Amino acid sequence: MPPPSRYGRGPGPKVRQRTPGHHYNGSFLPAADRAEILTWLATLKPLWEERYSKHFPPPPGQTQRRLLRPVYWLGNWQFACLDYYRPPKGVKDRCVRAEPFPPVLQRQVEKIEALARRMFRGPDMPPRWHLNTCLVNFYGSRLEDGRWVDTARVGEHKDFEPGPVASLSLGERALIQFVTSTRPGERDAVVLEQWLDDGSLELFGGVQWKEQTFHRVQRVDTREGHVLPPELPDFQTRRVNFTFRYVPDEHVIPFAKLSPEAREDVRPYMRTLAESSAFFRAELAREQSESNPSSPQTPAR
Ligand SMILES: O=C(O)CCC(=O)C(=O)O
Repeated sequence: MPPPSRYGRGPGPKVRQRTPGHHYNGSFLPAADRAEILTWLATLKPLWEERYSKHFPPPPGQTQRRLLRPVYWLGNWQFACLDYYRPPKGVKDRCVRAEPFPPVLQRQVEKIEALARRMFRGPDMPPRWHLNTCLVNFYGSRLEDGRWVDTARVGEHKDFEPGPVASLSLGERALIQFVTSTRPGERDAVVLEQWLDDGSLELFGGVQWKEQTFHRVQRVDTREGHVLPPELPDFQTRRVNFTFRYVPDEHVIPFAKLSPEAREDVRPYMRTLAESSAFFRAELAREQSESNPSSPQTPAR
């Protein structure tokens, strides 16, 4: 029998709970830092990515689809069409150098890393582990053919980046579940579930939570009426989640060093990002000058 599932409490007093390899702190984020993150979020232009591309087409039986939610990545961008970071085989041409963490997130990362180093040792803590990657997920509802459709969920998956993963939540609370692996015809056994509150930190690692179980976001509440920035066309965000991960630095490469096929597929995304980011403009310029060194980027004097 699986161990009994764990339930977070409903809205009310914030709670802390510990399960080996899984830590939850319902009131991790100081109010001033929360406000600073919201101000920074208002400046972001998240991307709607498609799952597949010209050089990485859908496998047999699958069709092209847009992700359920807009996303933003910091540290490195793992484009869905490049199939994310999947060691040991899927490490090349997966992680494209991206903007650094803003200071307010870097401060949270330093606290989380200190906690993780106390919680995880030996095989659960890779030698050069540090949180250098962040996926920002925007959860909410999408306007489709004049109707609002709730897309605030994530199906079962594992985070393949080595070592502990940390998740910081803002806005409406979400129910995360860790489930045992699925076999056709069998119901997933929920091993642990936790409501993730506004301002909370969840940190998990080790074999049980990274390898033996999948996790999913089952649903996101609507009860507090949060509407989070940035304003997006045809999408209303009620929860933002930051998952901080570790990708070995040698697997993070500039856009200019991706294979020509991968560059062709993600160039439109890079161009969209460059419209509002000096970082991505510089990465595109670097690729242009490296692939065509005889054409200078600036007029000759
Ligand atoms: O939104 C969350 O709480 C979890 C997100 C997640 O599972 C992921 O980014 O891999």
